[in-house]
Amino acid sequence: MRKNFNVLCIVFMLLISACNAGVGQPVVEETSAVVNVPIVEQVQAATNTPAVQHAMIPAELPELQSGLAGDQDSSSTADENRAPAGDRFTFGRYERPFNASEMDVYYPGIDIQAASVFEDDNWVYGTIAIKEDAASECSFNGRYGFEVDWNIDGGGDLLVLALTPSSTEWTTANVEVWFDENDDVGGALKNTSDEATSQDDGYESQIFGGGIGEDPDMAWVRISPTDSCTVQIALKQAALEGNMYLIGMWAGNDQLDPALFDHNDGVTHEQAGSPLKEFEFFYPLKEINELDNVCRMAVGFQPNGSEPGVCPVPSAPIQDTPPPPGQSCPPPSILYCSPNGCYCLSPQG
Ligand SMILES: [Ca+2]
Ligand SMILES: [Ca+2]
Ligand SMILES: [Ca+2]
Ligand SMILES: [Ca+2]
Repeated sequence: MRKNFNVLCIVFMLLISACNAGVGQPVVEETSAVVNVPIVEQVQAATNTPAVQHAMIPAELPELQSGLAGDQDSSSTADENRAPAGDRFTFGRYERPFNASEMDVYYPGIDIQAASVFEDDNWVYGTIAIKEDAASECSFNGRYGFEVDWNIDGGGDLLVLALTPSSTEWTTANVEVWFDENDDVGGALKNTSDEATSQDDGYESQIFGGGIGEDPDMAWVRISPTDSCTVQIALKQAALEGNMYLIGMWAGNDQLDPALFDHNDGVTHEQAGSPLKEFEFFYPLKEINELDNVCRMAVGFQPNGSEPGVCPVPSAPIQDTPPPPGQSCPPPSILYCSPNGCYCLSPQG
């Protein structure tokens, strides 16, 4: 509570200083990369519209990704009120783009199809591709983001969240960055469910919100200008500790809440439910629902597959064959790409 109060105070002081600084001439935010040239972004506020001065705005993503991970397409089994695979509550892997209980509402807008990570000198970019709806359109009507685990212990350290992104131009509006200052995300057993449900406070410290924070340029979002089903989220490299980390993408509705991490420590498997009918003791979804995530990709180092939560790593010699160019993998195998190439791999567990 004290922290929340402090954060509120900081936000309030920043609002006041922004007003006093006289930066009240809103200018439409530009998408081109303009480094060190102040640009003013109008920020929605309840009582007034103070403006945020930006010095750095992300530009185009690099051509080559640092990692890519496919994810299950739950539309394939939605009419059977179940997910096809890819959900292991115990290991913090979710494939739950459905409502609780009946599981008769499927949410294509939070069903991750693939995720990738890119890096340049200034930014790390996480991208999330979702499923198109019945009208063949993609609607980002949920929450989207990524977790960064920079000491590679399985417990997330930073969470970036973008709420209902709608613009193809980079914006900080509705983008939040949360920090786990007291390092309790993951509980006693990092990356797996704790034996007893814990009272962890998850990501309790908000360090950025809509351009307000110590660094007004810390995090941005846009819908890809060339792919209306992909959202791109940029985080300043300076917000990270070190240049080796695990990054994992998320999509969800209300359950994608900073305070609920790790979801599998706050409730039991019985309470959470399962989207898989083969887990008959746990099916259907209960308290943990309308949520999807992807295995974590390694950035800045070559993973050996033992890192907590990491995506499958092809064993050597590689027996899984890469898909033909331009083709995806036959279900239930999933496409994974690392600096060693792209492969169709059976989902883990
Ligand atoms: Ca998933
Ligand atoms: Ca999915
Ligand atoms: Ca845990
Ligand atoms: Ca915490």
